[in-house]
Amino acid sequence: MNFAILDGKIIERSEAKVDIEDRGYQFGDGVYEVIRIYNGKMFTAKQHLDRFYRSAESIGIVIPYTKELLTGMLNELVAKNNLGLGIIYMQITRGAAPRNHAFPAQDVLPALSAYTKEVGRPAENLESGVRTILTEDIRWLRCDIKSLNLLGNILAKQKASEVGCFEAIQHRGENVTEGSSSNVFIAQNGVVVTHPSDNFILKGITKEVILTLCKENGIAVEERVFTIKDLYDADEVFLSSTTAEVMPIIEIEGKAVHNGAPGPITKKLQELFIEAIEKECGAITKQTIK
Ligand code: DCS
Repeated sequence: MNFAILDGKIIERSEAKVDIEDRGYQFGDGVYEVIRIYNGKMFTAKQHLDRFYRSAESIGIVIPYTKELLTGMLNELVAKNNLGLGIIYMQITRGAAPRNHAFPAQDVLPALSAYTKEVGRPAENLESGVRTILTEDIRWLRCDIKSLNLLGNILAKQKASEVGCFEAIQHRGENVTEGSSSNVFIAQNGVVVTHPSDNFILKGITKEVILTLCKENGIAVEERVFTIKDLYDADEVFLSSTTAEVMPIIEIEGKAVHNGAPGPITKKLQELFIEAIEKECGAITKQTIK
């Protein structure tokens, strides 16, 4: 049997249904999180929960559960679903109310839902690297909020997908922002560079782990805006996300990066990232899925 969380209760997944006037369904009026599960344990749970509450607060949604209670529910869900390696998807919307752009009355309860999914580690791509395209960033100016409104991201990813690429690297004019569902890093002359966590990008949890790992291990790192030219001139390029981890980029718009193979800084960060996972969630074996 598979379970989901709906409005504070763990119920059978097939019973988890929402109203057609839910504001998430009609307006994308809500926020979400994706949390990685390794060995049945949430990785960087606190950071994801903190971001979830921050995103909700920034659009005026008050999550009607404490972080402690919600964390407990998520752990229970993972255990009940017997999930070893995968993800939790969780979202909250402003709730169901007669359709009207303005917020509904205070007594409308925000709708929280969560479910789990088995997702393996992208072992082959992590080893060989992935191909990408470039696309203009057409999204709104609050990309720091993990909003359910993902049209810009979806259209970018679709473009990549149609040409057999893993990710679309977005740029505003000359400046590279982030991937459609990932943060982007370059390494040039031994220095790792990534876009600052402002309103133009999502402050990735994986990005933050990587920044810490760089600082702890003497790898020079800078958060600053870089250009398309910097991207093409870079020694190495990689992306990061909850599901993709530290993913080498070996091609951009058909042009090879680092001769089409993952570079040494990227590989070092992959190793350090695995150590960070193992510290929190235990040894990663042959990606056994319970
Ligand atoms: N930027 C965007 C636009 C994202 O959607 C994501 C993750 C990231 C950066 C990386 O953030 P994390 O390191 O915190 O994952 N997107 C999630 C998603 O929609 N699916 O998987 C991860």
